[in-house]
Amino acid sequence: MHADTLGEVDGVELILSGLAFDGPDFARTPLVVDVSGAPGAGSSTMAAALAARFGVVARPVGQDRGDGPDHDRRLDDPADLLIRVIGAQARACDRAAIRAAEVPVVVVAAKADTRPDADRLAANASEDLACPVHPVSALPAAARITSADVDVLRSWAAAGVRVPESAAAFAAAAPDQGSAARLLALLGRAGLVESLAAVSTDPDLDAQALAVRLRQASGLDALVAPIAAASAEIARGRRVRRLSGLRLHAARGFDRVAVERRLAGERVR
Ligand SMILES: Nc1nc2c(ncn2[C@@H]2O[C@H](COP(=O)(O)OP(=O)(O)OP(=O)(O)O)[C@@H](O)[C@H]2O)c(=O)[nH]1
Ligand SMILES: [Mg+2]
Repeated sequence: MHADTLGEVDGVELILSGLAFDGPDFARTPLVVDVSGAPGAGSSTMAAALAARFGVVARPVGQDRGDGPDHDRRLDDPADLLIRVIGAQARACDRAAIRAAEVPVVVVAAKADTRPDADRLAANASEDLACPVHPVSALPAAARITSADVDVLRSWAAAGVRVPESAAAFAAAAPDQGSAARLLALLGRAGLVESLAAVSTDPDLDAQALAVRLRQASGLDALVAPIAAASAEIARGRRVRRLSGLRLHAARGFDRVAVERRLAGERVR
């Protein structure tokens, strides 16, 4: 995990170790990110990877909010940022979600590892949406790999096990079907191929080093730059929401004098 400071914006510091906001009013509140996408686009996996990698609060937000554990967005706890997860190309629902967002949006083309032409597709989507689109392989990026997994991978590499195109063919060909299914679900096919190659070429590679290698290849860390670039807008959004909360408080008559004195000392930049 990094501990880099990404810079101070309006007295609010954005720190990469947990992309936390630091400042007089925020008391190191972590960044709150909503992650939305069409059903099955990969929002939950992306949210898990963002939380695991950066320590942010990442909430998968479904198309239809309010049903099920994935859809528990608290409307009184607004997000700082929206990560919009698209697939091979942008769809009408993606355009609508980006247009409707009230917070900065970073667009991510998920499951990049499943598309050999992921970079080209993301570039096309970027042109289409007129905003940057970042290809990310969230599944292998945040996979929790154990030393037992590395032992299995090493034994397969030594036995010359190859990963066929189809998962079913692999399950049939693998020496241990349980491990084959588990590692495929953990890493995805491309992540598995990459991991087998990595343990074959580096006899000292341990689970942690393998995880770092997969993460570095995943595109996840490339999201830091656009998030940092949005930090001034994020800070401003927090300030606006806080002030409107204070105004509401004053309008309702609670601590009116104290709140109005506080409002007089504040301004929205
Ligand atoms: N290979 C690969 N598979 C992925 C990746 N991200 C997600 N998946 C797989 O795609 C499937 C759907 O992923 P989810 O993250 O559950 O997608 P979702 O958009 O939250 O789906 P719903 O909540 O059901 O709408 C799962 O089987 C994931 O393991 C990725 O980066 N690479
Ligand atoms: Mg989901």
